[in-house]
Amino acid sequence: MTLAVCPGSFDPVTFGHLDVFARAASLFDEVVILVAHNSSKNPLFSPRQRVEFIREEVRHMANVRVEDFGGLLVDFCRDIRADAIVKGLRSAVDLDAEYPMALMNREISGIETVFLVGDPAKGHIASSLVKDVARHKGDVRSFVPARVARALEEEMQ
Ligand code: COD
Repeated sequence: MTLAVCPGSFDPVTFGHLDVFARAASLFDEVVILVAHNSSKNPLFSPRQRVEFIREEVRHMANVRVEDFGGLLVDFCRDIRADAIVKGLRSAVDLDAEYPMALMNREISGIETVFLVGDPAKGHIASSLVKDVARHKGDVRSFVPARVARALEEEMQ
């Protein structure tokens, strides 16, 4: 049985992330989506909110579960005996950020990172941009699920 972990801040989850989750779920027997802590980001939504937003969207995927973890990603992966970390790539800019993380994670734990090339139609979707559009009262419904769009609207009142 193969088990993959899809980690991220997911603040909030977007259609770009959801596309990566669906493709990971078709490649691995089991997938854990992990809401993790990125020390260089100051999240808008709590880990619990972010988990709930994702759970709602992946309910139909029988081999996917969602958790949150405040520690080192590789410790979580080791605890659940994950075979791989799965990340999405939108561009060379993502690769520049992901490359050292993949090497670091492999060096400290041996776990490999598998990159899935993102859907180009969703390549412009980034949680940070979505929050900025919402902050200025723009329409974000084509980038995030309806429940997330409503939560953003409430948060930005
Ligand atoms: N299409 C495809 N992929 C996308 C899209 C899109 N539109 N948007 C984002 N993605 C990908 C990103 O490239 C990334 O791979 C993933 O989705 C998650 O993105 P974010 O922005 O939600 O999450 P990040 O990049 O902030 O996540 C960083 C982690 C939280 C994974 C990292 O900081 C971490 O591992 N933290 C735990 C502590 C740890 O172990 N630190 C040491 C790391 S070496």
